[in-house]
Amino acid sequence: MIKKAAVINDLSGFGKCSLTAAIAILSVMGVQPCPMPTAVLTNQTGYKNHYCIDLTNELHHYGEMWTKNNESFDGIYSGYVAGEKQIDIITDFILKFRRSHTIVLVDPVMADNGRLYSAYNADICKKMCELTKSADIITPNLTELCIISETDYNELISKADDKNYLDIISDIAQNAISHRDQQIAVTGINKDGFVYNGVFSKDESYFTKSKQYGNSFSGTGDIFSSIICASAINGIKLTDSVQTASRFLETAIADTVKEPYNRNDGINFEKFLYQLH
Ligand code: PXL
Repeated sequence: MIKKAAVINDLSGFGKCSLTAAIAILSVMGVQPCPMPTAVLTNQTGYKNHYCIDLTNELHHYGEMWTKNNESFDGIYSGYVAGEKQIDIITDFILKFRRSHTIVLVDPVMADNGRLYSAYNADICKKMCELTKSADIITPNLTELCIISETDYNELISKADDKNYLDIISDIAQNAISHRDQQIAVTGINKDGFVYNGVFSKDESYFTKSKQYGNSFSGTGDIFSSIICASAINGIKLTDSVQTASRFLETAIADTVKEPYNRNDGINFEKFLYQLH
């Protein structure tokens, strides 16, 4: 039987993020994505203009119908939310559908480069931080790790040249682990012209190192989390899947920057998907 994951995220017409990334990546990695769209957007919110169809009032139907139809999931994977109330619905969904083998991955999408996404506010972030506590794996970027751990982002990145910068981040991440079996994969740690991704569990810290091209691209966090999600469902350990995700992003970003690009448009990942098969 094919493994299945409920994927709770938005559908954006441009930006190669959220469900656009998750559906492609889970599929090529042999996991059936079952989309539960939190919102439908003309494009992700980093562009100058966007229009968002907020599905908060529809979201509960998914849990209700999927219960009636006796559906079950090997993974539950959440990302971008269109409001605070959606986080209650996701919490409820996890309670209903989690079984002993289910991998719950929460990508606490809130912010990047020290700034909240335009549709987010402090109340949504507070709830999102609560939601991370129920996850087996969380995949914050460095800004989101700071929000979860109540660390000042600007103060932290001002230490990027310190030789113990990665140790400082390890300590922050280790302290943010909310229960014994939780693992954290942190994306987008910039230092000395490289991008590091970190994996943290109660007794392990591990970093991957990739070349840094440009600053940040739309959707890279979603591609990263989707690879981690499919890999975890396929029984692959997090240190290995973070390595795979780092190499995949490095390849796709190197290809993207060969020509003029707009960071909002995301990266050329489609032509490398076969490498994840
Ligand atoms: O990739 C994060 C993300 C997901 N979904 C939407 C976004 C963003 C980041 O800006 O706007 C709609």
